[in-house]
Amino acid sequence: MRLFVALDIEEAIQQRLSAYVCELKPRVSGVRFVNNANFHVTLKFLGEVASPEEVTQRLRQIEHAPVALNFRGAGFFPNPRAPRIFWAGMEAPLLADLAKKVDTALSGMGFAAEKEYHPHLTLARSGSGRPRPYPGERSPEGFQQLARLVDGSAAPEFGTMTAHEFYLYESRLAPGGAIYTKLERFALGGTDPIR
Ligand code: 3AM
Repeated sequence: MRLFVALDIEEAIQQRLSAYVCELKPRVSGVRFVNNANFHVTLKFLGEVASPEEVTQRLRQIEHAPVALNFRGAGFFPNPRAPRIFWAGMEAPLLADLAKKVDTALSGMGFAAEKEYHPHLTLARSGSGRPRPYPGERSPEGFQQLARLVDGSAAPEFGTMTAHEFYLYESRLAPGGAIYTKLERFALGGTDPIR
């Protein structure tokens, strides 16, 4: 099965993200926006895993404090001139640390180690949706329009939350967009988030 590790988003933030997307949607065409129910913050993409048991067992060993996140701003990967992924940004100083622990816990299992962690929440994708384009894959006109709209407006604020858990997700690719299912929950310990 195709797996990834991610944080879930609180309802209030999900609604603000969704309202922001709803304002943009009618103003651009040909952009594949992510379904609200699929909003998440990926810590690590694993890809095909034959048996998730070892992954689960290793992720259970992680000890980490709850993570405070301030969702604000929006931008594009790889950059606004050739946009392929449209994302909401966040200030979350502890998130890279948690992503590193996930990476370390799973090292030696054959997953590619993350070179650099770029925290983001994907709002829309173009083309294959892969982080890197296929050779010659161009960013569509709708995405260029979107980049102009976003670059010309103030940075949106989506609110703050504290993540007290993270999840192992399964991603099933389907014609209408990927279907994500939570397989396992992992608690982030301690009582107070470190900011
Ligand atoms: O959190 P987002 O939505 O940015 O882009 C995919 C998604 O990230 C990413 O894993 C998350 C869950 O599908 N993803 C998909 N294929 C990938 C790949 N080959 C990938 N990340 C890295 N390499």
